[in-house]
Parts: sequence; structure tokens; C-alpha cells
Amino acid sequence: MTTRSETQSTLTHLLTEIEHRNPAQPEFHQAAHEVLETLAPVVAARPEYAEPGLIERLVEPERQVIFRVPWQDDQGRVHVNRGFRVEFNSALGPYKGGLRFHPSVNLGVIKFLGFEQIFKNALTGLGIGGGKGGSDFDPHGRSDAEVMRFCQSFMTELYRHIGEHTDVPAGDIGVGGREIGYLFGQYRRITNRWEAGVLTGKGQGWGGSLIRPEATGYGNVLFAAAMLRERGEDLEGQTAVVSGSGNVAIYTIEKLTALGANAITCSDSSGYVVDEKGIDLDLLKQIKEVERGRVDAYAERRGASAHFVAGGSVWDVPADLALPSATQNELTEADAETLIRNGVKAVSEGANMPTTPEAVHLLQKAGVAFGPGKAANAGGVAVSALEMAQNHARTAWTAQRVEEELAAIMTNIHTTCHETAERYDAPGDYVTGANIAGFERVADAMLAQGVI
Ligand code: NDP
Ligand code: 2IT
Repeated sequence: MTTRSETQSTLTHLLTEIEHRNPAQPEFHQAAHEVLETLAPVVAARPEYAEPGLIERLVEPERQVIFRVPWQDDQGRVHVNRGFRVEFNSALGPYKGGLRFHPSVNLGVIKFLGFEQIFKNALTGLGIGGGKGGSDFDPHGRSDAEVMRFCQSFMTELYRHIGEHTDVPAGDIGVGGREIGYLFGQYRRITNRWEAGVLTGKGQGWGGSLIRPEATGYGNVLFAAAMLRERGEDLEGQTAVVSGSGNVAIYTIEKLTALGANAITCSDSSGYVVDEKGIDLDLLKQIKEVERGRVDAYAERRGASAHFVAGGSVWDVPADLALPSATQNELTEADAETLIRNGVKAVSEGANMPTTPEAVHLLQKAGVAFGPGKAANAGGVAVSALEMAQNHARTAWTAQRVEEELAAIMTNIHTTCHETAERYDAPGDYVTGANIAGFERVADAMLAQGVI
């Protein structure tokens, strides 16, 4: 029987190796640290997990594809972007995870997202492995026709790697319903197959699931509510700061409002908006989803209750709850200090890895309930898996049914994380609970399936 400290030193050695073998991938290193630093108790307690090569296999993607994406803009100029698909782990099902189109995308970013996705997907309890993809293409300011040509070129290469039983992409930053439509159209044209289950987040008239657009944000609010319930509180009357103004942020605000909280902020890369009366979602959706504009337009049109702050940090706004819903490392140690000073009770991650490790540490030390993304934002991929189930059965569930399933999945994830943390002497530590519970499910499947 190895002790926890012996196991910890083996894991620390492995982390050093990961850094050497994957140079210039700081986000991937960060994600690997965050998981491996919490696994010592379970690896020490269950000798089968200490089997040589198990964790080494887990941190090495099964397959990584990088390809050229040439496309022409409206003036006929040729651009060359880089496309990625990292198929990280398929022990539990076909690779599953979104596509991100953002200029900051590189292999390390896609690997961090794919690694997180393995554990997140395991936590849903559904049959989906982990993967992620995307491109350094920047959709901002591009016409619909340019976005369409880019998506067609991207799929002309990607199609050979995906399939309903192989790898099922969906949306992420910069990829929403419009992009999924263009990607699906090109896949269908190339393969001459109506294979609905090859992509999720499709339009509702052609195989998309009701509640998929809402699922990540709704799920995160349900997770935050479950954390509050553990402390004898609920969402009613709580003030919430939300970052971002895309898919996740919008439906986070919608659910917060529906459950009686007051969501007073949103943001984008230009700055943030504070609206003391609560964000007016019709206006925000009009600006972001229809006009594809910037958040300052919200403050201009909303009137006296709202103001725009250029740059700055949305976490400076005092609130009971914080729900980061934009991007990685957007909530720093200094932000955590401010939130704690302002009396924040819970931080629940809608985005992937938005809170830096130092900030997580501070929040947990201060007794703030902290919901890590791989648990709190799993509602999106969970409803993607429900979309796959509907596609497979050639049926469409009602919104009510999907929402009930989503609520049950989020409650179950919360309970699993909570109980796992207690079992491993870390009560209230959802980071440890989520990592260990996700790890156990994937590791058991990998062990059963042999050294592959
Ligand atoms: P969207 O593209 O719909 O929205 C992203 C939002 O975040 C925009 O407001 C964008 O502002 C802002 N943002 C992005 N990058 C930056 C940056 N570097 N600095 C400041 N603001 C930034 O994406 P989603 O809402 O889908 O995704 C948001 C987060 O949620 C991501 O971390 C994603 O991985 C995660 N997530 C998404 C899921 C989904 O189902 N879509 C599921 C689970 C997690 P701007 O337009 O100015 O760039
Ligand atoms: O980070 C995520 O979980 C997503 N972007 C959603 C993935 C999916 O396949 O629905």
C-alpha cells in the first residue's frame, strides 16, 4: 500500500514530465496540475489506479489532428488558418466536445479544453468520451458569407475524422447555431449522409434538441443553487455578477432571473456593463445574437440604470454570487481578493477554467462555495448527449422533458462531487470531488479495456 505522500510525489514527477513533453502549452499544464494535484487520495486508496501507465495514458491524447484551413474573404483575398481536433479519450464513448473559433486558439488551449472535457463528460454519467477542436479563425467582423466559407473549408478536412460513433463536435466560443448549420451542411454534402448525430447544437427544425442553447447556463445556475442549498440558502434575492455576453452568459442570466436572483452585469472583450435593475435580456439578446454588436451598445440603449466600463474587471462589482462565463483565467487572485472583500458567497464556473489556481485557492480558503467548470458547466455537453440520443431514436423530446433531465443530471453531479469530496476527507471541496469522481469513472473503463 503506497501512502498519499508517496503517491503525491509520483504525480508531481509526472507533472514535471508533462511540462517537458508538451512545451509551450501553459493552459494544458495548468489543467493537468489542477486534476493531478487532487488525485493522490484516490490513487493511494485504490492500488489498481497506481498501475504503471494508467495516468500516463490519461494525459496523452489518443489522437491529435492539425490541418490547414484556407478560405477567401469577400474581397477575394486568401487567408490561411489552422484547424485542430484533439481526440483525447474514448473509454466512455465517442469523443465529445465543442469547437472554438478564436484568435487565441492553439494546440495547448485545445488540449486543456479536451482534457477537462474527459472528466466533465464522465461526471454527466452519460456515454461520451472527451475531445475538443477549433481554429485560430476570428469570426468578429466577418460577414455571414465569410463565416460560411470558413466553416465549409474547416469541415472539408474535419469530416474524415468525425462521425456519430467516432467523434461528435459542438459549439464553444465563436461557434453557435450559425456555424453548426454551415458545418453540418458541408458534412452532409461531402458524405452524402443524413447523419444527425455527428454534430450537436443543431437548429431545432433539423435535429437540434430543445434546451441545448440554454443548457450550459441553466445547468450552471442549478449547480450554484445546489451549492447554496448545502449552506441553507437559495437564489432568491441574491445579487449576481456574470461575465461574458455569449451563449453561456445569456442563459445564465436568464435562469438566475427566473429563480429570483438579480443578475446585474455582463461583459465582452471591450469591457463590462452594470445594470442595477438587472440585465434586460431581450435587449442583450438583440445586441449580441441578432446584431452581433458590443456590450457598450447595451448601456447606451438601456437608459439610466446601466453604465458601461471600458476595460476593467467585472469582478470589482459587489455581489453575492459570481458566475464567470467568458474564458479561461479571467478571474485572477486580485479579483478573488476583491470578491471576498465584497462578501461573495459562491463562485460557479460557466466557462472552462476561468479562475486561476491562485484565485481558487483563496476562494476556498475564505470559505466561498466554489463550483469548478467541469462540474458546474457540464449541463451543455449533457444536453448534447441527450441530443445524440434523440437523433439516434429519430425523435424529439419536449422542452419540459429535456429540462427535467438536465435538472436531474445537475443534481446528480452536485451530489456526486459533494459525496466524493467527503469520502476523501475534503468536505465542501468540489474541485477534489469533481476530479476524483470523474477520474474514477474514466479510469475504471480504461483499466477494463486494457492497455490501448
Ligand atoms: P460565446 O462565443 O457565445 O461567448 C463568449 C463570450 O466571452 C463573449 O462575450 C466574448 O466576448 C467573451 N470572451 C471570449 N474570449 C474573451 C477574452 N479573451 N477576453 C474577454 N472576453 C472574452 O462562447 P460561449 O458562451 O459558448 O463560451 C463561454 C465559455 O463557456 C467558454 O469558456 C466555453 O469554453 C465555456 N463553455 C461553453 C459551453 C457551450 O455549450 N457553449 C459549454 C461549457 C462551457 P468577445 O465577443 O468580445 O470576444
Ligand atoms: O465546454 C463544453 O462542454 C462545450 N463547449 C460543449 C461541448 C458539447 O459537446 O456540447
